[in-house]
Amino acid sequence: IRDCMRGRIYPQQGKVQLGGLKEYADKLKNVDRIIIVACGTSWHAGLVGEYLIEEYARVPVEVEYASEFRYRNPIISEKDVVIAISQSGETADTMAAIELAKEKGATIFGICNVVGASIPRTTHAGVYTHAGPEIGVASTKAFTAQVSVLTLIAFYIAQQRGTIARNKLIEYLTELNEIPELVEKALKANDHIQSIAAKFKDSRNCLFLGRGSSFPVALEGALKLKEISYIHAEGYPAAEMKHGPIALIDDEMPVVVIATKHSSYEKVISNIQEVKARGGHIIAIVTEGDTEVKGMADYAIEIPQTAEPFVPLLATIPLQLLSYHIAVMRGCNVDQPRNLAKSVTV
Ligand code: F1P
Repeated sequence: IRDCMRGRIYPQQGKVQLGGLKEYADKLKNVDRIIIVACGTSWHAGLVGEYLIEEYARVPVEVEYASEFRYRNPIISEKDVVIAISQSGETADTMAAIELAKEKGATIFGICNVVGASIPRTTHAGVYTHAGPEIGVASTKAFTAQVSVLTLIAFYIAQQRGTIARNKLIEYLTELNEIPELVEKALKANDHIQSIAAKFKDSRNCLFLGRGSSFPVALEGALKLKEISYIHAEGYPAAEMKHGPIALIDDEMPVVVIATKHSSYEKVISNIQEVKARGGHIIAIVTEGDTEVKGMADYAIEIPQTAEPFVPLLATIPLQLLSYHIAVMRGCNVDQPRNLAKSVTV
């Protein structure tokens, strides 16, 4: 995250600078629609990007699975900006989605980790995440790095379009600058998370809930658990629970809820009560110092207080650690999960 932000944010000046997109500043200022294409974890990062870009830059965003987009007949024109996200920069579905959008005249940006990979060589412009090599197959630091870049892009476009006041931008960038230290603090919950993992290592299913930009974080938490521990897990928007998944809740169902003290806090509390009333076990991700959710949850994991746009960067950390410890306790190979490839090039 620190490497993502270095040289790109100037908190005192209230300025985001993205060299890779500089030539396209006018295009972004006037863009009518952004389409994000990606697969797997990168797609979840794209969903976080949708919340941030729509909220702060006020540009409509669509997020598409590249694996689906490439095979349908999507409506794209030269007015569109397409952002392709890929850790490896080699994912065949994402490459094919780019080719399709390019044929239709769209401007393509890439968010990639591997410098000089096929995707960044195909796009018109882009931003590297600079997360360093991912050793394991499942994306972890690449996700937080992608979310960091998308956060910067949201504020960069907001700055071009004037949809955010300068003093607000200064305030946000000052907080963003502190995120690397807050992530280090969040990592200190590791031993506590390990002890929670021991309670749930034999679960057969797990539900992850979140609202707003914490919803894609819930999706990513579920994907990590599936990928590395082979436990069936689903992520849902917390408000969607009553439309189906609530039927699954019983005393064998752990439910991980992102319940930080932000705009949807009260609503998440009522979702927790619905789960508790049906015997489900709550593992809550809470803001440091919270007592209300802590009093209701079976287990709580604290993350440092931060401004709402940066919650995904912090809330992801305990979910990744939880999956990691559960997988290790189940004897799974966390670096090379069965059936998964680092880059899916076919
Ligand atoms: C996409 C992805 C990863 C996942 C796995 C398979 O890769 O779905 O998110 O962890 O490795 O591929 P990429 O396009 O981000 O490299």
